[in-house]
Amino acid sequence: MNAVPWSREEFEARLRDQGSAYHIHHPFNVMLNSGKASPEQIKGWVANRYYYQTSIPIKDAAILSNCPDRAVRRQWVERILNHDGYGDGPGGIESWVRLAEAVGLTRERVESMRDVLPAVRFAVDAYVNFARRAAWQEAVCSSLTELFAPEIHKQRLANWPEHYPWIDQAGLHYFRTRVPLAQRDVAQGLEITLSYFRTLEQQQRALQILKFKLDVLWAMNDAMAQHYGVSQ
Ligand code: AHQ
Repeated sequence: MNAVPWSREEFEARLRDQGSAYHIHHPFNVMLNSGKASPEQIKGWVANRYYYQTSIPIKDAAILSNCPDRAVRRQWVERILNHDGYGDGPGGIESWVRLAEAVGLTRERVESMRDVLPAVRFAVDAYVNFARRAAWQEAVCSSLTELFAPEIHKQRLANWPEHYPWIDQAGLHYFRTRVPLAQRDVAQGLEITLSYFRTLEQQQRALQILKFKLDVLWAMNDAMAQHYGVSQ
């Protein structure tokens, strides 16, 4: 007997249920957003996350290169422009360098990538390499950790100014820009995912893909926690 697939609503609910494994709940992130991080831990997080940020447009270009659907590509390409910038717009990666300068790193230091921990690099590279070889719809599905991203950006915007008055608030610009962009990204990614993964087996595969990406983010935090410590 063929197993009955979940309805779209049930499928979406199961994707969203995986938010309990999102890195907003990782002790290192809880420390960051509850004001317990030292300047060294914050600098370490910003320097390591820079490798993730610069890898996102590479990942998105890999998806584009695998995607024959022009209507999807013309929307997906905006993600690359959002990070790399276009025209006079600095873009997200440049905004991240400004965050780095606001927390006391230099542009040279963060762009040198010399603070990037091996396990952070391996986790990020696993994500990019997955996007290169997976079906483009599967790579789209893996971006759906952003279902949970608006909350984590809002938490930083709400808490960092109070907890870390030494950080120039202009440096938080990146988090402000990401809230609407994450919501736009998720609208597109969720529609593709809910439409492409049809059978129960495919839907369960989608949950596995999302869990893989949640593990990428979690493993990055594990590496930073191990190296920089987690202050209570
Ligand atoms: O700044 C982030 C970003 O641009 C993206 C793109 C998206 C993807 O394609 O996988 N995921 C993502 C995320 C960003 N910021 C992370 C954070 O905690 O600041 C969250 C991360 C995500 O939820 O996947």
